[in-house]
Amino acid sequence: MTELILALDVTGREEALAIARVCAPHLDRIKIGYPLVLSAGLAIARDLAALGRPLLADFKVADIPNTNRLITEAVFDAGFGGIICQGFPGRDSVQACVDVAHARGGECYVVAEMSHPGAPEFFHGGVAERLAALAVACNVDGIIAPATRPERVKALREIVGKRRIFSPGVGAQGGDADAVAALADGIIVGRAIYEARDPATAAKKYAAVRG
Ligand code: O7M
Repeated sequence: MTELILALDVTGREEALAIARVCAPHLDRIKIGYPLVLSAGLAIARDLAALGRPLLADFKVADIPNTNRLITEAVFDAGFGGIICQGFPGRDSVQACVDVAHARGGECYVVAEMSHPGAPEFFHGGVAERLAALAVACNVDGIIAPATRPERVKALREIVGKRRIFSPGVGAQGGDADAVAALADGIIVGRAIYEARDPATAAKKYAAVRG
C-alpha cells in the first residue's frame, strides 16, 4: 500500500486544524514544518497528533550531533511521531537523530534527493546514492526522494531496499501521483490538497494511491 502524506504548509492555526480534520480520514500521515510551526507555534503538534495520524516533523535537521540530538528530543517531546533530517552533515549527525527517534519509539527519515528544479546542482553525480547508503547504514526508517524525477526514486530504491521511500513533488511541482505511487511507499502532497477549493475532496482523490 502506498501512503498519502499531507504536507500541511499553511500558516494559520485554525486553517491548519480545519484542513487536517476534514482530510484526516484519507491520510496516513501529516507532515508539518517551519511554515506552520513558526507561525502557529509548536503546540499545534499536539492538536494535530490528536487526530490519530502520525505526525512528521519536517525540519530537515542538519547540524552537529549534539544539536541534532537536542532538536530531535524537543520534536518528540512536542508530540511528533517522526523527524526528517538531512544526510549531508554526515553519519554521526544522522545517527544522533535516529538514536533519539528510536529511543522514543518514533521514526527518522533522511532526505536523499530533493524535488525542485535547483536540486541537481548538488544532488548529482552519485551524491544522492551516497546519502541513501548513509541513511541505510544509520538504520533510518526511510528516505525522501523526488516525485518530480521518478527514475531517481527507482535508482534509490536499489539502495534502500525495503526501507520506506516518501516522495514529495506530486501535484503543484508537476509529479504524477500514480507514476510515483508505483515506486514509493508514500506520496507527499501539499498545495494540491490544502489550496484546493475543497481539500477533503482533493485528499480523497489522491487517496486512490492507498489502494
Ligand atoms: O506539494 P507541495 O509542492 O505544495 O509541497 C511539497 C512538500 O514537500 C513541502 O512541504 C516541501 O517542503 C516538501 N519537500 C519537497 O517539496 N521537496 C523535497 O525535495 C523535499 C520535501 C520534503 O518533504 O522533505 C522532507
